[in-house]
Order: sequence, then structure tokens, then C-alpha cells
Amino acid sequence: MEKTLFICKPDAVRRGLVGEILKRLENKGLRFLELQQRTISEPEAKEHYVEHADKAFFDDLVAFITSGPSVLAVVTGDGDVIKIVRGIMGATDPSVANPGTIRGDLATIVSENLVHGSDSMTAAQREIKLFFPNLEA
Ligand code: RTP
Ligand code: MG
Repeated sequence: MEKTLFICKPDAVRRGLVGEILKRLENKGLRFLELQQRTISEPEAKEHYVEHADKAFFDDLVAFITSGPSVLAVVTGDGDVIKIVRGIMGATDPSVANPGTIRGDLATIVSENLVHGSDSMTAAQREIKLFFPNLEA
């Protein structure tokens, strides 16, 4: 079964929205192979977001994602799990994310958009290995 890395970012934990967010994935029929609350380290954050290393918002992004505990999950289920999770999340910018999605319903600004989900099979494998190195591939 396909697997994806899912993160409830520090804003989700601070706002007490973890249950609400995870419930949406569970209600869809997805399951958690791993589920862990911890603060992402700066080296992990830089590696995780390496594709954005040259962007103007990179330093703010790293500071934000390391600013407090996150909830990290490996999500699985039937079907195209990576695409399904991205759909439940909604567009990166909450101001254009559709109602019914996590970002569309619960967030307002792009820098605090509550959740992360891997955007491809290659990214999912890389990100799961980064945060859960002991999980079998
Ligand atoms: P993520 O990686 O966190 O799941 O989000 P995403 O795929 O929907 O968006 P991506 O393009 O990968 O951007 C990563 C995170 O960087 C922040 N961002 N800020 N213009 C900006 O200020 C800007 N653009 C992106 C967002 O928090 C986004 O989730
Ligand atoms: Mg991304």
C-alpha cells in the first residue's frame, strides 16, 4: 500500500486542531502506521524543505516548523494515498483553498497552513526515511 508523510505543523498543535485534522484522514478511511508528537530539529527541517532552500521564505519556514511540537505521521490506506491526502489538505495558500479542505476550513495565511503532506512518491520515500528511519520501506 502507498505511504505518505503527514505533519500537523506547530500551529495545528498550538491551536488544538490535531484531533480535528487527524479525524478527517481517519474518516476518509486512511490509517496511521506511525504517529508521534515531537519538535522537528533545525537540521531535519532544512533537509525536509531542501527544495525551497533558495527561496526568500526559507529561513522563516524553518523557524516556523521548528517553533514547537509537531505531530508526525506515516499515513497509509487503499488507493492513491499521496494524492488523497493532498486533496484533503487543500491548496498551499489557505486564501484560495477550497471549503471542505483542512486549509480551506481552518487556516488563513500561507505561512501557517497547518499541515504538510508529501507531494510525490519520491518525496514520500525521502521524507518517511528522514523522520522514521527505522520504518521498513
Ligand atoms: P508543504 O510542503 O508544507 O506540505 O506545503 P505545500 O507542498 O503545499 O507547499 P510548498 O510549495 O511545498 O511550500 C512549503 C511551505 O512553504 C510555505 N510557503 N510560504 N510565498 C510564501 O510565503 C510561501 N510559499 C510557501 C508554506 O507554509 C508551505 O506550506
Ligand atoms: Mg511541499
